Formats: sequence, C-alpha cells, structure tokens
Amino acid sequence: MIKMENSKIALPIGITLDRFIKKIENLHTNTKGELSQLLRDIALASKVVNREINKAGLVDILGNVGQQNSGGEEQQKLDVLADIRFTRALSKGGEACGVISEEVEGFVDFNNQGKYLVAIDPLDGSSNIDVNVSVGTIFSILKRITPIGTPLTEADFFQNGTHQVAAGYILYGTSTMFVFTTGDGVFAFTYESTLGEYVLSHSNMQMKEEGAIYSINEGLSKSFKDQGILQYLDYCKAQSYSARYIGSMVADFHRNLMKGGVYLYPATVDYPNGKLRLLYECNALAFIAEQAGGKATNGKERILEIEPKSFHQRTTLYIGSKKMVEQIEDCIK
Ligand code: P6P
Repeated sequence: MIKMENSKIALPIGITLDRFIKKIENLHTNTKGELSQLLRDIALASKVVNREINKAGLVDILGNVGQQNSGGEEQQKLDVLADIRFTRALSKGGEACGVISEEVEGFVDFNNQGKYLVAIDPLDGSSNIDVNVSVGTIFSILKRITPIGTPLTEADFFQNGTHQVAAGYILYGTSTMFVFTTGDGVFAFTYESTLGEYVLSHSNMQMKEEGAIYSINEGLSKSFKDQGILQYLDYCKAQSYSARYIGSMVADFHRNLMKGGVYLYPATVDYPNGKLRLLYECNALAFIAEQAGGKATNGKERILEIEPKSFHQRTTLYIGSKKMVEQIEDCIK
C-alpha cells in the first residue's frame, strides 16, 4: 500500500529494496520497469563489491595496481574490481546503453536498446581501503537523448544534473547502505547480510536546515583560492561546531544527511576548479541533497545547473544543510 503524503512515498520500514522498487514503479506512468530493473542491477553489483570489500583484509586485493585512473590518481585493486563489477552488471542487465566511470577515460557504449545512461564512481574514497575506513559507490542515471539503436555521443552524457532520473550511493561502512532518489524523496536501505537483501531503514529522509558539523580538509587552508572560506571556518569555530572529515565524501555526506552539516571542497592551488567530479560524484549527491531539503552549489551556481563539457569535469562543492550552504555562499560573495 502506498500512501502519498505531501507527494512523498510512504512504505513500511523493513520492506526489501526489490519490493520497494516494484511498488514505486507503479507511481510513474508509462514506465515498463526498465528503471526499476536498472536500480536492481546496480544493487546486485553492490552486494558483490560489498563482499569483496569485507574480505579485502584477508585476500590479497589491497594496495595499488600501479596504474592511474583518468584523473591521474593511483588505482587501488578494489577500485578496478568495483569498476569491472558495476560495468559488467550494467552491460548484462541491458537497461543501460552506456556508462562513464572515474576509472575509464571516455564512455563505454554497450550498443544495445537500453534507454538509460549511468555515470558512476565505483569506489570513492578508495585511498581509505587499506586503513579500513568507509568507502562508497556513487551513481547518476540519465536518459539518452539520441535515438535508441544509434551510436552514443558525448552529448548524451553532457546533460546537466536537473536531467537525472535517479541517483544514489552505496556506503560500505559499519553497515552497508543503499541510498537513492528517483525524484520522490530519499530512501535508505540497510543491507541484511543473513538475508542477502537491502531492507528499507529510512524513509523520506530530510536534512536539517541547520547543522553543527563541517567537513573540510583544513590542512589545505593555505592553498584555498577563496578567502571567504577561511571566514566561514572562523564562523564555524566561533559557533563551536564539530569538525568531521573522513576522507570519503560519501561517508561525510551521509552523516550530514542524517545529522545536519555541510561538506566543503573549495578551489585550491592543486585543484583550481575543485577536486570532485561533476558527472559521477557531485550531480548525484546534489540531487539527493535537494530531495532531502538541502542544497548543493559551487559557490556561485546550483550544482545541478552546471553545464557539463567533459566526462571528468571537476567542480568546487559546498553541499549539505540549506542554511549552512547559504552562509558559505554569502562568505564567498
Ligand atoms: P583530500 C576521495 O578521493 C575524495 O574524492 C572524496 O571522497 C574525499 O572527500 C576527498 O576526495 C578527499 O580529498 O584532498 O582531502 O584528500
């Protein structure tokens, strides 16, 4: 039974992800279940990645493979494994016609009849793997704009974030959680390993308008290009806010979603346009933040309205509780 409470979905806590997806499918007219199946394919791949992360300490899949990804960052073995798992699941599932990934230079065209595109960071925060700190997968789903059956083009992927049909993340933490939105609110599912199922644990999640936690790498303060950020950090300290920075954005974002707070990655000398990737990190989390009543900006414009011009485009990012993000924008002005 689905009650539409102020245009949100109300389904019983404990319902499995599969049943939840099936139920919300009926909410959207003229869908033949392709998006539902795509979400299931992503969830299934995440269960395999979760298993590999959990045994990383036992099996020799730790440490770098000695290659670098598209951004010149050292690829950890689990990064590569996660990319293979998600890409294979998407290709076999048939609902996605193409994918871009942090681990791959360009886009992959599956040459099928699928109508959805996926932008994915298979394992964000992977530098934390060796020290047993939470890591995450981030995904964003778009509809292709060129005709089905023709070769994919860059234009299919270069749609701004307002065109996302769904977005989410998997947090491999003390528990593994699958959090996503299709535009009808934010829902979190906790993995119950004895069942091998994700079960609904948080429904219609809302981010506090104001929090008391700020997440930023203050060690980079001397290289921030915008002095307004230092002014905001002084404000946080004057308010005795808590500084929490995990080094895995998904984990910082999720805590801020649950408790209120803000995550900041400003422009620095090393990253003059910001470090985080627009297409497969920031757009997805910005969609979730806004669906939960929060805000996401690059300091001047809404993340979801930034026009993509390259697959691995970076952006500055201020995301979280609405009033906190607005205060940062005021400091930057
Ligand atoms: P820094 C991980 O590499 C990541 O993309 C985010 O998950 C994390 O918040 C940030 O970069 C950490 O970057 O420069 O503070 O080490």
